[in-house]
Amino acid sequence: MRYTLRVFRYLRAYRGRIIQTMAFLVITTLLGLAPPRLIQGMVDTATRLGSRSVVALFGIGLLCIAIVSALFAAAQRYSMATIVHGLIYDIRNALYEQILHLPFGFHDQTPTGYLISRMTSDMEALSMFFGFGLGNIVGMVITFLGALIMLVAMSWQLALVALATVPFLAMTTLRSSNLLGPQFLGLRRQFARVTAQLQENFAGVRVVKAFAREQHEVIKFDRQLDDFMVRRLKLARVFMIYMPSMGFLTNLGMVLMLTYGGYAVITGSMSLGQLVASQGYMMMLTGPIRMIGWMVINAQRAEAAAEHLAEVLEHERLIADRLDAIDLGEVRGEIRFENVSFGYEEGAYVLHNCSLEVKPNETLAVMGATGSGKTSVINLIPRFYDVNEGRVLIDGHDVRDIKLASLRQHVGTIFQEAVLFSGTIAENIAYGRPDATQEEIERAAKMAQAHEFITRFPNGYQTHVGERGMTLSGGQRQRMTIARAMLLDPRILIMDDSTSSVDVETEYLIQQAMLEGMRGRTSVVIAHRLSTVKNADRIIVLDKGVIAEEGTHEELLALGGHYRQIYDTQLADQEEAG
Ligand code: DUT
Ligand code: MG
Repeated sequence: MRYTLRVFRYLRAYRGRIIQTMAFLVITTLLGLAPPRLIQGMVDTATRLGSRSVVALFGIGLLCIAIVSALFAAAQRYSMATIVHGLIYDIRNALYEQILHLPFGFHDQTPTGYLISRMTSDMEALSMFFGFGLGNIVGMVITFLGALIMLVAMSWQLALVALATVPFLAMTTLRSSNLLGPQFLGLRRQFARVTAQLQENFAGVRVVKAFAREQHEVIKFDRQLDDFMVRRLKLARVFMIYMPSMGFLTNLGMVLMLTYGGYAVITGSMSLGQLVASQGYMMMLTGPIRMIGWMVINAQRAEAAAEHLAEVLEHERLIADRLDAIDLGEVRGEIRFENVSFGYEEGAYVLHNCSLEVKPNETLAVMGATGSGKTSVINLIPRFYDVNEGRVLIDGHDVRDIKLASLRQHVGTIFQEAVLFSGTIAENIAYGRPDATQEEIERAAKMAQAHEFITRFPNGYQTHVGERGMTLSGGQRQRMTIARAMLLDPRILIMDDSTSSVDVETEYLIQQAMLEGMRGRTSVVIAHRLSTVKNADRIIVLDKGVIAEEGTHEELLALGGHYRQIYDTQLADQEEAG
């Protein structure tokens, strides 16, 4: 229960409520012990005294208890629900916050489906455990002990007979929970796999359709689902044996006790009322025992869920503010790499000993073959990843000494892949500055050459774009992301220009948008377009993670190395076109 115990710290906030709930629970449970005793009195009065008024009194007593205990039970339930839902609410929030704060590196390696499972089914398991299991334990212990005391008080021999089947019952329930527990876990894991596959396929549904792989995916899914079903049925078989055995043992115990009690009544050592009452207590005795198995399974599920949660919640936020991190304030916009080496994985560097300097308002173009480390270089500037060796400095400050929020406010990023959220166009552009006015949004859109196409939509800036902006074209989406960065008006702009081919006019518009965007700020641009490259003050060419060449367009052309080759093969055609 190591991990589940850690969840208890979230319960601290509910101390008062818990005490209240427990009080209600104890009262309800104790009240539940009274009725058999009253029924006993009623039966004995009826059979021995024959007094109608006393029987009626007992009836009224029973009714009062029923009413009061119903009220307390209702209060207890509601009170319990507020704790459990509050607890789950708190954990879910903490989890979400943590997930969003975890660094790029974590998200690179964690499938989305996994995180969704953490947010949903693990929460469900915890809610079950804390909602039913934990509260019930207290009630069950009280009920069991109370019923036992009542039985012993009536007749210890009778209590012994009543207890005769309890060990077998306990054994059966524990045994079945040992069998069921792992099966439940397997079932949940399989369900997580099913969810993960769904998530991946829905996200990639366009690829599935484009390659006509629907049937293949259906079969793949069917296999997973089939596995799920097989596990389900296996569980059902265990239940098939286990539930009736429990029922049988319970009934057996009852028969033994009633038979013994029947004889006792005949010999006069016990009253009829006592026999009736003992039957009531007997049921209270077996109820909790039968629940143990279920509780164990619940606890196992909760433990597995809590372990998963701990994996995420206790994952170190490797990239986080230092205690003495600074706010940047006014930024000149100077970037320096000092002997930077970096790798995504331990011991496998993708950048080797890179040094470079970009002066305020300069534009640096980054070039190089695919996989040469271009994206990696620019990812280090807003500290999406930390360097392994060397330093990245902005205005002379190591980026690790700057508050992340401040850093990312001054470094605008345009990603290789244009990601939009479901919402309006205006909301998407204003993503980094939700307080922006319509005018500011439009100004940013104009800079990004997006204003025109946006106003051509019937709803203009209020046009809804679907999840990931699927209702826009690639070129439109790209200009949206440029507008988003423009609105931030960052001192430093980093841009991972995608190679996605667009028509000549859009191409021209994007070029304009980029040139516009780079004006008056420090820019580092991964360039594929001749216009961007020529416009840059300086160009670096990466080769397998090493800065192989550095200089202006003319200088590098004259050098006749990597750049010359890229120019000849990719850029020269654009001379006439562009
Ligand atoms: N790499 C990883 N993990 C990642 C991203 C990249 O190991 O999360 C590796 C792949 C590659 C190297 O780092 O060998 C450099 O990748 P980068 O994305 O920096 O290359 P690029 O120059 O931006 O390539 P492209 O032009 O295809 O975008
Ligand atoms: Mg890249």
